[in-house]
Amino acid sequence: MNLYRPIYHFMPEKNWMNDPNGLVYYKGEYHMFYQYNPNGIEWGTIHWGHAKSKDLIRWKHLPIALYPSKEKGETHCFSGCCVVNNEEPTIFYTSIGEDERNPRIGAQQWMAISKDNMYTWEKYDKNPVLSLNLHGDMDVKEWRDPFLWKEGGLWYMVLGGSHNDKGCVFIYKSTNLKEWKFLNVLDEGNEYAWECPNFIKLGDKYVLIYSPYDEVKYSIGTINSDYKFMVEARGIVDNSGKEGFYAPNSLVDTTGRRIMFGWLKETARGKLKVGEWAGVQSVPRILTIEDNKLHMEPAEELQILRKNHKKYENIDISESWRPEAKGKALEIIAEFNIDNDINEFAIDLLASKDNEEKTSIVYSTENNSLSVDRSKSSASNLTDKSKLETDFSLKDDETLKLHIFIDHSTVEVFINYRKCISARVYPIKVDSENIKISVLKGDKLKLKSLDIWEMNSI
Ligand code: DQQ
Repeated sequence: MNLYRPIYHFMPEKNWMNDPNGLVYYKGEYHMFYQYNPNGIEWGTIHWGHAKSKDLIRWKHLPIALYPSKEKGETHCFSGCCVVNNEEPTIFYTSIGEDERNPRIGAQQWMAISKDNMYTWEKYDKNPVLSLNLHGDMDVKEWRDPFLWKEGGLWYMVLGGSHNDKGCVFIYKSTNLKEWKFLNVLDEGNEYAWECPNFIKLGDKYVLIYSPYDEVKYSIGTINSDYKFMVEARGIVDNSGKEGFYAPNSLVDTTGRRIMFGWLKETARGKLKVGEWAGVQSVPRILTIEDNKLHMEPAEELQILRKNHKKYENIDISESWRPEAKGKALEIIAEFNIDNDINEFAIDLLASKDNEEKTSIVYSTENNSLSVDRSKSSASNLTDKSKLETDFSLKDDETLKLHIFIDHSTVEVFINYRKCISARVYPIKVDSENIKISVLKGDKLKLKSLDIWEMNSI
């Protein structure tokens, strides 16, 4: 088995993958498309890969959905979405070419339709459907990544980009998916550009999720009659630095759940050779709003992968403690009673017997922070050793609950389901599979419960 390749996360068999695209639930199956380079393990010649799943977890690979139309000057099929229009699955994506059709100043939005249950796709003969001239003399650049939804009988679309050198999201509407009217700049910020917007309704609020060449952010609010987003709260979707979780995409299924996947980048491996693949999709997350903040839980379907459960309860740790459970592909739920006896502690995962390699999740009540320390994650000096961190404070009488998924080179931590950190780590030792919990500062750590499951491969 490859030491680094995840076994229960979605990946193509080989080559490069980046953003999840066109997530949609259609005729009882989840469909995932993704940015894919069939020609190598670096970004380039971007196609749309395609897979489907009945349970959100176990995927069946399908033929490539979109190829660049070289005869029309197209070199890449950038990110986008898939909607079902009168039973007809319809993809919107950003078409990129050479020279004047470059992503900075020459992007176009194209459409493709499937008439055979999403097996093959035909590009619309009147592409582009949307061009930059829709915006009159506005200074629009880096225009891309359509995301559509239907509301009140009309289609709406958001696109990312920049306007007057500020990252932003543009909003449009249409009655028929073919003619579009530009409505407004929905929201903007100081970043270079915003990519991959998802504008979704959760309860009675809208949430905008966008990827600003940095950690993925969200804003929560309402929309006014001028199609401006009236933002009430802003936050970070995943404190993974700019090289962890990126370009997430989402869908709603028939149960009404909003389900999100994000791309777990490979940048942290540096020049370490891991195999003929690059890029992993995160575990699926279910999104809701709580206290005007984004609440994210792993999809319960992940439980179908669980095996060999070990449970530990009410353990007081004064120095350190090791559960006997171990592995490189695990789900862990750890709950702690945090009081004045503890100031800082660490959970070491993917730890070698000699302790030379370990990835430490450190919680500090002094700094109100939770971090993933990668300084010893890999004995290889080629990999990124940086620490990923978020501020985190418990509410009164709240326990600290860490829900963790590790899968060889991926670590995803849900912190009381209101913060997340996703990290890539590349331990090079076969025995880097142990767990240890240690008090770093303080007298005693009260572990309320610890559940550990080994995970089956998909
Ligand atoms: N990746 C795509 C773009 C998108 C970026 C190109 C985000 O459409 O903006 O592969 O990772």
